[in-house]
Amino acid sequence: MAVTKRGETHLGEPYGLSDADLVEMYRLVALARAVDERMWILNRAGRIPFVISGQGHEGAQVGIAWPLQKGHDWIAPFYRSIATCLTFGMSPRDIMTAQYATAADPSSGGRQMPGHYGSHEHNIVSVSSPVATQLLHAVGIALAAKIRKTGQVAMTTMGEGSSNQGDVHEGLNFAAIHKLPFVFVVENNGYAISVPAAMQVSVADVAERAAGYGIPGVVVDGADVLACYVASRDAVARARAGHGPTLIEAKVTRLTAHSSDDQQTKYRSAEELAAEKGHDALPRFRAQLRDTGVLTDELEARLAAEIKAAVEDATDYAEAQPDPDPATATRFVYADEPDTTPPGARA
Ligand SMILES: Cc1ncc(C[n+]2csc(CCOP(=O)(O)OP(=O)(O)O)c2C)c(N)n1
Ligand SMILES: [Mg+2]
Repeated sequence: MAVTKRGETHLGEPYGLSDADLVEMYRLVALARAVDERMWILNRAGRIPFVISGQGHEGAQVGIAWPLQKGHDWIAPFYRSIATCLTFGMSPRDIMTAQYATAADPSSGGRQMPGHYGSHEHNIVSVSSPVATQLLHAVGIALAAKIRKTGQVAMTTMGEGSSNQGDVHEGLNFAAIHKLPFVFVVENNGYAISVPAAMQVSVADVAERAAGYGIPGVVVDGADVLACYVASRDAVARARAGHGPTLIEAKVTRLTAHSSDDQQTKYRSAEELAAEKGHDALPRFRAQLRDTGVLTDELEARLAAEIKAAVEDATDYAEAQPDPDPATATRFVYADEPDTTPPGARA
């Protein structure tokens, strides 16, 4: 196998990625898939109430989150962002406790709907149910970063359907005018629940709309992890250098129904669903890493065992966690000890 002088394979060289980086990226894609598959089993077994899946989006999410600086930059994710959140520091336990809505769930202490990830520790803004509101949060964070000169970048991500909301126009216009350190990611999976892309967007690519804001719009194959990485690396560098936002549109697939409450065979043909399976970053990235010698039989077996153990551990952990105490229901909604002093008499 062709290797560089440093003993590295050539695959990562043009990207400045080491073999260890590539293996870690692959591990995250595979881990996100394994956690997600377990969620569906637990839902069908009656253990968790609702699943909204990231299957088919993972490669784009890992490639795009990778260039951000963990613990420094910010992400405002959406409900399919399992791989994004894992890449940015959340653990399978963190993801699974959100599914079980336990007291130990770092996303919301069991307050939010499952799939509404967030992490104070890792600079991940809590998912908000009204789609596209996360763009406003991220743009606000980018504005604060610019004013405070922190050098931070804020990224948000959502589906193509959500990208039609009015919030997106207002936020993107503002971010472009003020050249904010912001990256807007659209994970285009071709559907908004049962509505196909052609009925949501009047242009071929959502990225075309970037021209209306005077910012770069980049279309990237969401099944190509390294292409996603490059698009994001350039967008993050541009944002950090003070040149303003970029819109990245990753063409992904939705390998599952919209959610565990949906049946996509009602509105997608068998042929279409079969073709979707071919547009999947997991087998593609695996083949790329195997062909170039980055992933050996031995390494792959070790990763598979580690991932299986992590999924088992996360499930067992979440199963064993208590529900939130009903006595704490108002916590994070109202002040723990309401101030009963009349406003005029307050110090
Ligand atoms: C403001 C708002 N309108 C409608 C909904 C209901 N809803 C939840 S997900 C969804 C589809 C979003 O599609 P898309 O943005 O393409 O993301 P995908 O689910 O395909 O990843 C809709 C309409 C919502 N949560 N918020
Ligand atoms: Mg969609």
